[in-house]
Amino acid sequence: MTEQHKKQISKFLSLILRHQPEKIGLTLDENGWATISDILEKSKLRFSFEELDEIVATNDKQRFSFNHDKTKIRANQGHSLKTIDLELKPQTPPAFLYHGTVLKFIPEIKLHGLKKMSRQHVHLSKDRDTAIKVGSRRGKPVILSIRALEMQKEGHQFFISENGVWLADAVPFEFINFK
Ligand code: HQG
Repeated sequence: MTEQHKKQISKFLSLILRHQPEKIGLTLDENGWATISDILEKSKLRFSFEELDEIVATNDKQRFSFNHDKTKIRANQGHSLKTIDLELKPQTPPAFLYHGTVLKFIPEIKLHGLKKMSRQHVHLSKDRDTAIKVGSRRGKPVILSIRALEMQKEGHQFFISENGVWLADAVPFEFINFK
């Protein structure tokens, strides 16, 4: 399988497993799982189980997981569907977590903190380099550091996804270092 083909299928999987399963008449259960045979049957993009297996194993961000017997698949994070419960357990974060964004959002973030916007959570990274990649999707990255441990001690919950992305409901502006 070419890298381009893999990327195309990965993007398609993100679309149907995070945002619009109805696009191909797929249903997700309450924990975000879809039946693999259903996907292979309903998808207009043709691919085999073996190809799917390779995509899940080699995905650059480990975006997807299989269940124990590889009959189901789900996205590890990034959903905009509001009803998906990924069964994440609260975790103690490191002292600092990072968020990559762009300059045009800074005035709003200074006023209202980080909001989850169209997703289920605010996404945070454990290192600056990852945050730079996230911010670079939108232009010249601006990296915010979040005083995560202090925030948790003040009663805010943090979660970590299967693929190591830190998640929070919101980040109030007082826990953000803008410099
Ligand atoms: C910004 C990709 C105005 C926020 C990435 C961001 C990540 C505000 C944008 C994952 C704001 C939301 C998530 C506020 C936040 N006012 N703008 N109060 N609060 N924003 O895409 O973190 O490839 O929903 O800074 O690598 O950019 O999809 O979040 O710029 O891990 O797996 O609003 O998506 O992963 O954008 O990216 P997003 P994100 P995948």
